[in-house]
Amino acid sequence: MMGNVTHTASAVAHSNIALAKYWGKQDVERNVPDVPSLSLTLAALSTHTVVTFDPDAAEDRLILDGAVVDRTSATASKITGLLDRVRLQANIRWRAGVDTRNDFPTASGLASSASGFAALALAALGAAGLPVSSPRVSALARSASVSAARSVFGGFVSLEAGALEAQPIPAAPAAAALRMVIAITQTGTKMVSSTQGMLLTQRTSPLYSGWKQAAPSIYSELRAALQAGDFERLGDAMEHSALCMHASMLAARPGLIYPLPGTLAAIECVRELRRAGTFAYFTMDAGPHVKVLTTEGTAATVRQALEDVPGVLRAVISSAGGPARLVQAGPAA
Ligand code: 2P0
Repeated sequence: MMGNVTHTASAVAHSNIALAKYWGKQDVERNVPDVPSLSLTLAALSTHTVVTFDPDAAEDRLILDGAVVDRTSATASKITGLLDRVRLQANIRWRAGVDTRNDFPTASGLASSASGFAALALAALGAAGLPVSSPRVSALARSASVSAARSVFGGFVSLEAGALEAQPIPAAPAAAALRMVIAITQTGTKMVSSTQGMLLTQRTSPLYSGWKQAAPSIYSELRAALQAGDFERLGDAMEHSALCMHASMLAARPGLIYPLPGTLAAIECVRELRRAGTFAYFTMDAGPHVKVLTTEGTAATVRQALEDVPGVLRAVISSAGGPARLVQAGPAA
C-alpha cells in the first residue's frame, strides 16, 4: 500500500503489425487468442501514456489525443477494466488520470490499440508501484487488447494460441534490413471494432474453422522462414495469413469487407513490384490500409510506387521498433 501521495508514471510503446495474424478468441472473458500470431514492432508508430493515481479523484479521467474519452465507449471500458486489474493487484482504490497521445493520427484507422494498451499497462503498473517485468506487462496489456501483448516487446514477437503473454523471438541477422511501408488509404465508412468483428466471425462465418485450422501451420512456416532468413517464404506466408483471415471475415454474416478500392489497387501495385523483381509482400488488418514488407534498399521505391496509387493518401516507412519503456516513474511533483 502506498502513502497518501499522488503516484504517476509515463511509458512509451510502439505499434506492431502481425505477419501471422491473430483473429479469434479462445476465451472471451479472459481475452485469450484462439490462434498463434507473430508480429513486427514498428519504430515509426508510437503511443506515449501518462497514468496518475490520485487519492482525491472521484473517478477515472481519460484523455486521448487531447480529447476526453466518452465514458460509455468500448475504449473507456477497456481502459478502466485494465486500471481495475492494477488497483486489485496493488490493493488500492484510487481513481486515475490517463493522458495518452499517439504520434500518428488516431482516427486514421491505423492500429492504435496495440501501442496504446501496451503503454497503458506499463504506465499503470509503474504508477501503482508494482513490478514491471515484461511478461507481467504483456499479460496485463493482453487482457485489454490481444495485439497489445506483442507491443511490450521489440523486434519480432510471438503470441501462442491460448497464451497469456507474448515473447520476443529470434530472427536471422539479415532480418534487421526488413522494413514495413504503411500505405494509408482513404477511409470511407466507420469500421466495425476488431473485438466485435472477430466475435461475429467466430459466431457466423463457416470459414472460421478453416482459418483456425490453417493458422498454426502458417505461423510455424513463417516463424521458421524468419529464423532461416528465407524472406520470400516469409512474405509468401504473410500474404497467405492475411488472405485466409480476410476470407473468414468476408464469410461472416453480415460480411466484414475491410478493403476499399485503394486497398486492392495497392495490393496490385505490390504484386506488380514483385513481378518486376522488387522484394515486396503485403498484409492488411481490420481496416483498409496496406502494409508492405520490403527491405531497407527498396523501401523508398516501394513508398513512391504506393503513393502513386489512386486511393493511397500517403505511405510511411518503418524499421523495427524497440520494447515498451518507462520514461518516468514516481510521485508527481
Ligand atoms: C493482429 N488484429 O494480429 C490482428 C489482425 C487485427 C487483424 O489484433 O479484441 O485490438 O482487443 O483483443 O488486438 C486487432 O485486434 O483485438 C488485431 P482485441 P485487437 O494484429
